[in-house]
Amino acid sequence: MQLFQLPHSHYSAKVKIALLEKGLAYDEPALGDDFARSPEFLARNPLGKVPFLQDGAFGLGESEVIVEYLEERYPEPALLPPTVEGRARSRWLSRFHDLYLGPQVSMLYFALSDGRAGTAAFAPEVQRLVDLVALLEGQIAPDPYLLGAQFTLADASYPLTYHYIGLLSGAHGRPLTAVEMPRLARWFDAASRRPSVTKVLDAAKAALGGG
Ligand SMILES: N[C@@H](CCC(=O)N[C@@H](CS)C(=O)NCC(=O)O)C(=O)O
Repeated sequence: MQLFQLPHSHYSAKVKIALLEKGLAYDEPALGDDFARSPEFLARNPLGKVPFLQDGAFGLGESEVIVEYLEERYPEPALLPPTVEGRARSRWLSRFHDLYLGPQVSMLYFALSDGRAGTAAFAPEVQRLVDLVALLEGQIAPDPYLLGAQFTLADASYPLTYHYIGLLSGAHGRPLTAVEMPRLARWFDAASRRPSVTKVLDAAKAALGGG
């Protein structure tokens, strides 16, 4: 299998964690800086985004669709709960990540280099991150993972995003720490002990310059 990815991409991190948890071997083809406009990559993935998985002749984009594909194609070990309600809950948490928290984190990341950071007009965007984190805190009760003893696709979604929440909230002058997100912090403490998560976080930190 080939995974087109970027080490600092939180959506790519989710897929890598799922691949590692399932013990699936994969390569990470090198991507140029301009990959999103490269005709070769666009021919593979017209959206021009990573992650993109190539499994034999089958290619697939969108992190959540990829991990759901992996779960069906390679069911062991299971990364979705055994009950209908548990699977729905895992998907809700993954969807919350992909549609709300993840994009807000991306926006704050890019704002650090495009001149928006620190402006009064941008302050509501920083507050929006704080609000989304508070909302998530109210939705989880880690024990030790987001859905209990089983590490699920929901858990795969958040490790690098959690790292970014600490990093970016501080860089934007509104540091979020374990005091304001105790449940997430407790979850991260357990999740980050898994070799899959450690490996992906280490690669991301190296790409970010040791952060
Ligand atoms: N919803 C997509 C988001 C993917 C995404 O935004 N990827 C970013 C990197 S984190 C990307 O490829 N950006 C390149 C670009 O848009 O030019 C997913 O879950 O896979």
